[in-house]
Amino acid sequence: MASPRFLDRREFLESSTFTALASAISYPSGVLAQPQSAEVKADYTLRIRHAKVELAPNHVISTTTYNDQFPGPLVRLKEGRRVTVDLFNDTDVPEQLHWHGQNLPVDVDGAAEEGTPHIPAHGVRRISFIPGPSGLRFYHSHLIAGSNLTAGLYSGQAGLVYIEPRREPGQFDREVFLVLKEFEPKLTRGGDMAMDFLRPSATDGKLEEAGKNAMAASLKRGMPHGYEVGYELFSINGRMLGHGEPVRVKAGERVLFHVLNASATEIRSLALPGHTFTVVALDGNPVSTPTSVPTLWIGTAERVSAIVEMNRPGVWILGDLDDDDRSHGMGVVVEYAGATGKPRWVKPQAPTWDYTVFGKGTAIAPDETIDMLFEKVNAAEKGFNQWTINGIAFSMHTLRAMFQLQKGRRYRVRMRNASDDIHPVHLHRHSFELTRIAGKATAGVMKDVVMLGGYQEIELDFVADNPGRTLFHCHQQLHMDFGFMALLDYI
Ligand SMILES: [Cu+2]
Repeated sequence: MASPRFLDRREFLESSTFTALASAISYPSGVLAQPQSAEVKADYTLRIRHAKVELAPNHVISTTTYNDQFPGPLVRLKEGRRVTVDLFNDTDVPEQLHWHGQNLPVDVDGAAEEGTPHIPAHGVRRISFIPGPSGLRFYHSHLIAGSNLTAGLYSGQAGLVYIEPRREPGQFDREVFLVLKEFEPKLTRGGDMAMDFLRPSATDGKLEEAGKNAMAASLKRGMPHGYEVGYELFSINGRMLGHGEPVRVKAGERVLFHVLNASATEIRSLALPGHTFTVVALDGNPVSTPTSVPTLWIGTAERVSAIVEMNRPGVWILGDLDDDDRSHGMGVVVEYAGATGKPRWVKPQAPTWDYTVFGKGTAIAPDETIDMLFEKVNAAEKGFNQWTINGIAFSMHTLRAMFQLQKGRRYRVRMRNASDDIHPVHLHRHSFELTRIAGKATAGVMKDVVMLGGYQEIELDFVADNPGRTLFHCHQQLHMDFGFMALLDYI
């Protein structure tokens, strides 16, 4: 199995000429330069361009990519060491490239809602920033797709960033990077997915009543169910199960898997029969209590880093629990040295996911609590569900910040979900600590995306330590595109 390819930047980074020039010329972050004539070449070049991607010999798709490949190149950075990136856009539409999970300034973060300038159509932007925090991050398009299922995260615009930490969590023999991604999306009127894997599973009766009443009233008025999105093809590292190189391992090895769910809309699961995953980091941040689990559940844009001890020789399928999705490509073969035969799949028992098992201790009391209520207005926008935060659907026309913060304060966000959907909610430019999941107090798990279960409640804490407009949104593309966003702001 090929991991995402490295960009060759050795010639720049290891050259003393580059180091001298880089220290002599400082680019204020986000300032547009003319890379063609610049004396200093950027450390990285990412080119947004349409390309063909071979998921399998009989499944070659056309999509928008970074550098003509999916996933985009693995960008390896060093925490605290300034990097310059040229972002070329060879398409006809202005783009945004978001550096997901990093604490960056607004002008390079990559969200128009915050005020990041677009990468112009057939244009270029040179940006410069100091990477951080360390760990597994990623970059992706941050456009609103709406009903255009070729734009935003429906496209192939996603790639991994690995910011080298000063100390790796856990002992391992080698790393394997996996990017999970569906292609060929289509609109459906599909029903609810079974989503009973989250623990604790306690729901809030009032939220459930409100959500069910709203839905029943809408259906009674003759509204259809709002659109959902389904997919034809599924892949890991841009290859359907059975069509890429297998992950080749040796008995006794400890392999650190870095997994990204780069889906626009779906929650993914992953199991490797006969093996367990010791989760050492979530969203790139080391967890307080590394814990072994039989199954990984990964919401849209979440990352899991887990060590697998290779102690069951054979040829196995590392795959999604959903039989249909796995048989349409969501998996990769894991092959022990010397083992032969057909790859085997065995469904794991009672697979659940509980963020709190990775936590430890008690959270610090916040300075202030922000309440957020999430509601669905069924099929309200040309057949698409509309989403509101505290009754307001986000609008690019006003761009008013819903929450004014004060620098230095510790905020607790109390999120309540009055819908039956799971929402992988994301905060830009900050990491947050999980402090309560469905009634259970926790601490010590730092993330930038968290799955909020249907009719459930989650509390997360963050420190306002990176001033400027900050986007909070559901990472499910259908939800963020139809209202599920809000701006926080402070100076
Ligand atoms: Cu959502």
